[in-house]
Amino acid sequence: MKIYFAGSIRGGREDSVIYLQIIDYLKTFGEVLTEHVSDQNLTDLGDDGPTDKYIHDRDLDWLLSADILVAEVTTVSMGVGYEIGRAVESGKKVLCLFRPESGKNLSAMIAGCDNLSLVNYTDLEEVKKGILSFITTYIL
Ligand code: 6IA
Repeated sequence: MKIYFAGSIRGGREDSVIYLQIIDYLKTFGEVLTEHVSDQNLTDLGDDGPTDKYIHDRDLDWLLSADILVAEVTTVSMGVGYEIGRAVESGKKVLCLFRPESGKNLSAMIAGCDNLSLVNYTDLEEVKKGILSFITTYIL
């Protein structure tokens, strides 16, 4: 199974350790196409790709080739929102993971979308449970 993981880059890198933990778990189910999202050396400049057009076109190809999209949506990111929209539009199964304890308010465009699954979590164990249940329901 090919998994596209989405997490904030230019939107802010404060959750990058969580991305790393989520990706580690996702790798037990298949190939994660976007491991760079958890790169601890990557700053919110997100500027070590050749050009923005290159990054956009490459990532969209990966997204459209993926079986599922898993997005951590706590840190607000324009790119993650865009990826979720493109994935929903192309009929992909989408799982969004959100930490209410962060004190942030999730966008109504994600919280109110019937065509995706949303899991609110407080710790990694809840993330793992949510991912397992999503994959068992939609993929296995
Ligand atoms: O608006 P944001 O930058 O927060 O958007 C983040 C999302 O867009 C992630 O889920 C990525 O899939 C995608 N994205 C944005 N910037 C990059 C990027 N920059 N590389 C890969 N995906 C990106 C260059 C750094 C990379 C070569 C290590």
